[in-house]
This record gives sequence, structure tokens and C-alpha cells, in this order.
Amino acid sequence: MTRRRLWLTTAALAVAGCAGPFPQSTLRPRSDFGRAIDHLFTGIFWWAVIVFVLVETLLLITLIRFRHREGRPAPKPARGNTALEIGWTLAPAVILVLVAVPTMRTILAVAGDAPPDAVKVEVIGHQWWWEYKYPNLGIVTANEMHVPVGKPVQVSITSADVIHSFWVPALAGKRDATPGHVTRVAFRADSVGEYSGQCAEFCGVSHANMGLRVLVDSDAAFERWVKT
Ligand SMILES: [Cu+2]
Repeated sequence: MTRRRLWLTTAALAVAGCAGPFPQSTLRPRSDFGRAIDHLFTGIFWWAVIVFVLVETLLLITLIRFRHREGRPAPKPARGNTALEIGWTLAPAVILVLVAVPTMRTILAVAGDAPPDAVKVEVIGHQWWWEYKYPNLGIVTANEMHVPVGKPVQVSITSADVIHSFWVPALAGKRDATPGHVTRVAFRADSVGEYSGQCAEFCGVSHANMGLRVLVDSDAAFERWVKT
């Protein structure tokens, strides 16, 4: 009885973790950058599912079919099957190519800079908050970043003290904020809303509290925010 209760409690706790909401999920992308990463992830995920199901099915069939039974002689070990060996060497190689090509394509796609008319934001990581500067708009703000929907945004990231990492799962990141060095990330948000993010590089005692918010505004709302 006690053991059953323990199992039930453990299962309840595990299931409770699935309740949501999950504001920081990369599985609900809301930008071109986020969609590129999500697309790559989905492709690799399904390759992994195919390999897992195939390998486990073959394993289970073998375990059941050749299991020990009283009076049955031990099965004959098989040695040297050229066709099989070529097959199981080639198949993983082909799968790796099918994973590597989209991976390289995505790396190049998300490494690109935004067009010159993009909204420029300089992100500076501090222990333990985020500073945002809009050099073309004369705005300096903290923790809450505003960007217009559907417009390219060019983010330049650096740090004032230790290494941080700028990460807004639905939109863009993770990109390290390194003191004395500028990293860049470009994205175009595709839906209005509020997206939370988090410093993704351990940076000291308050690292866990180093959250941030990105507000994707309609054009009119962004203009209003710029004016106030
Ligand atoms: Cu941090």
C-alpha cells in the first residue's frame, strides 16, 4: 500500500510538470529565426523516432524469437553477411547527411545580418539585468525590449561584467553576451505579444532572476512607445 502511494505521488508530480503554461518554449516559435530552429528540430526529431522504433522493434523480435527454451539448442551465430554490413553502414551515413545538410543551412540562415533598415537594438548584460539601447531612436531602457511586428530587428549583444547569454525562446537566441565583444542576432517577429526570456549563462548568485521580456508591438503601438 505504502509503495503504491509512493508510485502514485511520484506519477502525480511528474504529470503536474506537464500542466503548463510554458512561456519559454522553443516549440512555439514566433519569428523567422524561431521557425528555422523549430523546423530543424522537428526534422531531426522524426529521424530519431524512426531509428528508435526500428532498432527497438528488431531488438524485441530477436529477444522473443531466440529466447532460451528448455531442450532447444543454442542458435547458430551468424558471421559475415556482406549485403547486411554494407546496408547498416550506408543507412546511418545517409541519415547523417540528411541531418547535416539542413543543419548547415539553418546555421547559415540564422547567422545572417538583418537588412540595413532594421530596427537596431544594443543589448548589454549586467549582473543581473538587461540594458537596451536604441541608437537610432535615442532610447535607453531596461529589462523590457520593444520591437515592431513584421520588421527586421538587428540585435548587437555585449556585456558590462561577466558572460551572460541572451535568450528569448520564441524569438531568438541563445547568443552569449561577452564583455569586450559584440555578438549579433537578427530576427523578424511575426505575431504581436509578450515573450519572456532568460539569461542562459550562469553569471552569479542572481542568475536565475535575470529574466527579460520582449514586447512585440503593432506599428502604431511601437510608434507610441517610441514617443513616450
Ligand atoms: Cu545569467
